Amino acid sequence: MTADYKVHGDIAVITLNNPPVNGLGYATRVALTDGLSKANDDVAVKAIVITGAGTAFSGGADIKEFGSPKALQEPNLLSVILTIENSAKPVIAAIHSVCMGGGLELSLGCHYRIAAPGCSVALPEVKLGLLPGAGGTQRLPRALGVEPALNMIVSGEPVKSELLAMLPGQQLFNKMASSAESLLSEALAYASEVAQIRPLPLVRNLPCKHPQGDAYFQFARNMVGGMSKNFPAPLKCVDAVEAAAKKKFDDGLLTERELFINLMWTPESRSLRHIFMAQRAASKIPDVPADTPQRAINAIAVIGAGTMGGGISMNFLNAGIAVKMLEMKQDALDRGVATIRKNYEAQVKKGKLKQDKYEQRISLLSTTLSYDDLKDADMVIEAVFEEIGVKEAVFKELDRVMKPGAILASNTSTLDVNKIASFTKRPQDVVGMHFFSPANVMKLLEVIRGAKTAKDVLATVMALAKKIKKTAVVSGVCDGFIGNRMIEQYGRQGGFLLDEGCTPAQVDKAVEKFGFAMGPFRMGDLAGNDIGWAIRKRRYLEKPNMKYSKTADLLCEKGRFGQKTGAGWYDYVAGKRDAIPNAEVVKMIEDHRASLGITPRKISDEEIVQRLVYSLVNEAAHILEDGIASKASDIDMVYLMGYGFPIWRGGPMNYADEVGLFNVVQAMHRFAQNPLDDARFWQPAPLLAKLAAEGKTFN
Ligand code: T1G
Repeated sequence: MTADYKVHGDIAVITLNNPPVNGLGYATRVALTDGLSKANDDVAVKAIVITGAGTAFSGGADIKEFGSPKALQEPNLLSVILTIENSAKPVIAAIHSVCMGGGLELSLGCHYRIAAPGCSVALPEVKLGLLPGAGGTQRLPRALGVEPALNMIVSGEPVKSELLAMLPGQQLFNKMASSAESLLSEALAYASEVAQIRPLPLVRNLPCKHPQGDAYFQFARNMVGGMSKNFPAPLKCVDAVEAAAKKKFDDGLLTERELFINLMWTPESRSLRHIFMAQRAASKIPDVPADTPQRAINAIAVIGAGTMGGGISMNFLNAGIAVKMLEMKQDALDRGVATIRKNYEAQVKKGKLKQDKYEQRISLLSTTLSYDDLKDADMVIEAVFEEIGVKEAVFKELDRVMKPGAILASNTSTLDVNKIASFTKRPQDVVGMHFFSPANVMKLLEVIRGAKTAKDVLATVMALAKKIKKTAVVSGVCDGFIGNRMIEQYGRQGGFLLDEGCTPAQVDKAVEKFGFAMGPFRMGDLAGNDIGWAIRKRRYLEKPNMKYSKTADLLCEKGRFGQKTGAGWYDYVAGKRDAIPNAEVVKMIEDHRASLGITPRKISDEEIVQRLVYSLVNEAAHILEDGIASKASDIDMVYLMGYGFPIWRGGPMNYADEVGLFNVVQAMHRFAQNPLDDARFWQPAPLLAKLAAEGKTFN
């Protein structure tokens, strides 16, 4: 189904019907055009109403069509809108719920617009690295005024229909319906009202001027340019709207078209569109049907009131879910609750949280020292010390007290979830939920699927993740799951680079120029170098022949754990985060290098970035081969949401696709020649080698 046609009296109603959000795909555009000509040919029809079935008027162009010839196939959106404007009979858009992108542009081509209150109206193309490409940058300024229109186009953020209707002088909505339920009947009545009015009003004929013209657009450029340095689209939005204010309509439309097509082919837009689809694909688990029944989760228990336990609890309190926090000692509980209160109070002080909301959330928090109080919880998440013996004791207790059907989740970041499940008599109810610190801030949640984890447990946890606004990615069980398994290789390369001639600052600056939020050494100082130290001790006992640089161990032996000890790879001044290079550390690295008989060499930023990023890509290819991750785009989401990979590069796998897998493999062959590196690691993973040989991509 793409669009339904029905005549009510003497009004034709065309209903867009392309679930889930009436994306204006090719078939929908054809059906809409057919409906318009049918209505114009029918002498009994006096006016035409366009509306949307289901929960949207229209979410815009069909993003799933992007990059395919269908997206621009005639009748493309511009032609459909022109057909509407040239209709001999008035066309009225009846808008509700969601009216975005091409959907809003379609309505702007109509002669009249009636909107239900509560409708989210947006031109979000900029979030896809684009700009409205079907007249939105030319018509919205005419309907709303230059400044409100430019704000909407540059931000891409939705605005409620009733707020737009209140803008002085706006001509976006000719009429507001009293509700979404009465929208159609009110639209039919309105259509009868305007059926005979001529000439038919066209948004394109409205004036579009800005009193301060050049000065305003210069100001807009300065503002927008400052916040969008890695994204070309926002500044192009300013160019397009300036064209609306300075050129004739059709010339402005040509400018918009040229800007749109150019943006469509930028790597940044490809990355942002990839992320849009990857984010939604992550919630789909290949062998767990979308309609898998979920377990009801109304009350959650959290074991451990430390940094992680407190942060985890806040996620659920924020979503209105009751949390009972358990600790072994009252003072630990009191500290945990105090920290949560402090976090909320800081948000209230900054005006980010209303006092009544804070009180409502904190009222959902209760505490206990006894496991027996957890028996009614629907789910429990343990965030206790990362040691398998402690986990065993906790899960044995949980197995004893939790009601049948309760989900038992572990926040472990490296331990074996299958082993943890084996401590209980209900391994099917055990799952890993790896939050990233700070747990109430970081968007990423790795959901660790044990060998016996039940499908409805996974479906329940994925739905819950969406409710607490996390991007959940399913990982199988292996050392480090997805993100930490990859970062091990990234960290090894960082160490080799120091041994071969780099300073920590040089490596960090190179990857931060590439776009990472933080280089590996600043990140180590933030997370705590002792964490990596403990993992290396355990890991390299299991893999004695794994080659790695000893510099990080030497640093930890000096107690330089990072910001928490005021010194790590860098020095820190109390209360500040600036990383100050330390001559002693550089000397320690040089001495260590000399002890290995290594003559330092100058290493380019390009080699630094390639070795760090391609080490992620190669390990990720193994992760895909091992079935730990089900799709490359999931790995992109892990690195974008949890490890500060630059958004405009779309994630390590998307970036490797952009570079070309053949080129990635060529570089890896070069790295394998370096005797100080790990030639074995640089053998391309078979999947990567295969895709490269076949000229294919990960995504
Ligand atoms: N095209 C195709 N599918 C879309 C879509 C779209 N525009 N928008 C959403 N979907 C799918 C999405 O993939 C998911 O699919 C399902 O709908 C629910 O989405 C020329 C070129 C509309 C506010 O950028 O902001 O018009 O996973 O989980 O939270 O100028 O989706 O179920 O298979 O997000 O209720 C501009 C993007 C396009 C709007 C609904 N439009 N979408 O949010 O559900 S470019 C957008 C959204 C354009 C013209 C240009 C949101 C939503 P699945 P969801 P939601």
